[in-house]
Amino acid sequence: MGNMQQGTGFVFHLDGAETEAIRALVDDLDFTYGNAHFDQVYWQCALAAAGLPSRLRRALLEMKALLSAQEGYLVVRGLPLPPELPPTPRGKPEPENQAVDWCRLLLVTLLSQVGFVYSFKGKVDENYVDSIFPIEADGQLQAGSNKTFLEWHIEDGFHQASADWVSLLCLRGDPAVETHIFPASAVTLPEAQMEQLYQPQYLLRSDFTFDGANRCARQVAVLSRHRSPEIVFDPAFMTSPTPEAQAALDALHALVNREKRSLVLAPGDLLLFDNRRTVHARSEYAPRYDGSDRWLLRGLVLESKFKARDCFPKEPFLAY
Ligand SMILES: O=C(O)CCC(=O)C(=O)O
Ligand SMILES: [Fe+2]
Repeated sequence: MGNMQQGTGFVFHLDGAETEAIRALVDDLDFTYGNAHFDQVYWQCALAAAGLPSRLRRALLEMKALLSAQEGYLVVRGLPLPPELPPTPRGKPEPENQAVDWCRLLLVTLLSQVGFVYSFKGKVDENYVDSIFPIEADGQLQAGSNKTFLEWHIEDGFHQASADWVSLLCLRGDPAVETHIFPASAVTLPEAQMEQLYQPQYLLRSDFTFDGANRCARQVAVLSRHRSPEIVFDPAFMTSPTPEAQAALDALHALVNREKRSLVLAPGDLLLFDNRRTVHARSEYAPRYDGSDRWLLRGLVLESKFKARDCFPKEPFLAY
């Protein structure tokens, strides 16, 4: 379990009554999930979110306001899941399923308290709430569907409209898999190396989640000098212009591997992290590809849609 810091304010346990109240709220939604009408889904979920247990709404807002979860992430445990989920998909596109769409509605309802749920045009999987599960053919790829160590990264760091927050809702767990997190605020390296990381000199290429025609790259600083520092780190897709720049990147890599926070996601757990202020990774593991593998839903969240209005995949956002 690495350095899981129970009790420091970022693990939030729902009690049984809260779990059932959330279940009833999602059961009562009288619309269906769908990517084609996602704008309506989002706003209706946002309205319904007024009925979430107030302790949970407060935890989400406090995380957003940087009033809690000082390390930039929050785990909510005990969310309701449908009584029966289909087998974990083995490839994309995954079969449509009502129980999974119920979970998507749950996730969008929670995320509506934090920001706007969005997706990118040009992604291989343009779903607003996408799915992460192991795919046999991707075993060695640096992608969430692999089985080797998923390297440290922020989500879509190569893109100017990368998410402000990222959420992972666990539908099916695997006790042998750890998700790792590291907050930018805990990066302390010798001054000369910090200076390297502050320079916008690292080239970051897009990963395999973008299709060929939409691959892009941008030059970034790894660290910002803000009081609550921001970070863009993705060593598998980053190149350095000089040996000094690379040495600083390697030192950071060693630091996050050494001092990482780790957690095992169980069904009904939501991990919500600040994608500007933390980096994350996932341990190597042994998927079985038999329908019983680990399965997460992922929602990307923006503080404002305006910075990304040219990047949305489909019609619903044309008003912007
Ligand atoms: O599986 C996890 O815990 C994290 C996955 C992830 O970070 C990703 O797919 O981008
Ligand atoms: Fe990720």
